[in-house]
Amino acid sequence: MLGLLGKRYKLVSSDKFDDYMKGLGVGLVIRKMGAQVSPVVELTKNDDIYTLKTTSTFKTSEIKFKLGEEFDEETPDGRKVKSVITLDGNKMSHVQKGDKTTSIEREFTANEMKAIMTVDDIVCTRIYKLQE
Ligand code: DKA
Repeated sequence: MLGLLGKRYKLVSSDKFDDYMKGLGVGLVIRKMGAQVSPVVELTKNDDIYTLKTTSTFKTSEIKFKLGEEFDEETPDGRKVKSVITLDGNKMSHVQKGDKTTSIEREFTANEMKAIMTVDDIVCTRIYKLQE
């Protein structure tokens, strides 16, 4: 993971994201905005605290966490959830518990970051390309 910290990945493709947002109960207006933006994701680490920053023209969010320790998170669409993030090699598992439970599996590689987001039986895949 170390070599990939501080890299920026920008969304290039997105499958079933609208269904995923619907599954989470996100309303039409925010879904439209969510569909339009191509966020840039950056993971950094300071001592044992990780920061995951997601930047877009709709909203910029930043979460800080220690691996395996539950923390309070407010999602870009305003859900308040309890989150736990763990790391296995270059794969980061993020579980958010709220009215709905959802998981976001992010795999970081030298060229891209792939996120698989699941809620109920809906699986959304988003691919982000490394920014030069
Ligand atoms: C991303 O990291 C999107 C994260 C998913 C947030 C759920 C709903 C957001 C609605 C705008 O690319």
